[in-house]
Amino acid sequence: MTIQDIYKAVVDFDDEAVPGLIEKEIKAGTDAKKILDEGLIAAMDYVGKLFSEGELFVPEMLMAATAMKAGLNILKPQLAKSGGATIGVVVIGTVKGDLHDIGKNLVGMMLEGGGFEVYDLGADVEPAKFVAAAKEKKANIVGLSALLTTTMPYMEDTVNALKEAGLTSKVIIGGAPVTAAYAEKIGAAGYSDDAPGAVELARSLVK
Ligand code: B1M
Repeated sequence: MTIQDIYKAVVDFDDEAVPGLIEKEIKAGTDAKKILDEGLIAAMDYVGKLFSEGELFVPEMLMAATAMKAGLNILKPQLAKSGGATIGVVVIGTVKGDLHDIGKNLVGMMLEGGGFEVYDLGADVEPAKFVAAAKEKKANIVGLSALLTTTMPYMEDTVNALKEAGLTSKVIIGGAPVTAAYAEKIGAAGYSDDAPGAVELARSLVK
């Protein structure tokens, strides 16, 4: 039994096998951070690559993310003990007035799989709620999702509310109608058109 088995179980969407394999690896004395990096994060990076290349689709990404999450639940207490578990804190949500949360959930799960500590505020989130959570969690990154052209302006309101509160969290945005030009226009730190891209973007912003 090796970390490769954990990697393979995530890539095979086997959410039932992953927790047991991680428990065994912990018992064998393997460092939790090594299991996270080489088992879970490496597998999600690979799944993300296949998605970007059009080899996998949203349902498969969600299944891989579910397997990753099942493993992360087992690993989290160990990671907390060893410290330095996360590479950054992300507060994420779908903006005010918008109930679409499938893409946002996927982005949140991929970010978690990518090594971030993620606080998901859900959908229909007021700018003030993003501000309060970013302050409380000391977020490095605030992630905003919008699927409606009518709710996109709340992204700008949220960027402004964070600035007015004096917070330095970097804002990343995404969702079907959103563009890089829009991100630049409203003063967001970046935009991604998919979940793996959001992980890459977030990693580049916390370096
Ligand atoms: Co709605 N809806 N919907 N809908 N819906 C769209 C978005 C729409 C394009 C359909 C259409 O008309 N062709 C249209 C918007 C038109 C527009 O504004 N231009 C639309 C509409 C009009 C509406 C209602 C107004 C309909 C009505 O009631 N008259 C209504 C609005 C409700 C509201 O929000 N207030 C509504 C309602 C709904 C449902 C509730 C029925 C349901 C949502 C269920 C849910 O999310 N829990 C729904 C759905 C499912 C859709 C479609 C069909 C699919 C959206 C989806 O989940 N895609 C959608 C049409 C479409 O997109 N084909 C549509 C899959 C998901 C994985 O992709 O969310 O794009 P996506 O996320 C991607 C990327 O965008 C990116 O990464 C994700 C993964 O790769 N991404 C980010 C997303 N967030 C990111 C954040 C990042 C980075 C990347 O950084 C933080």
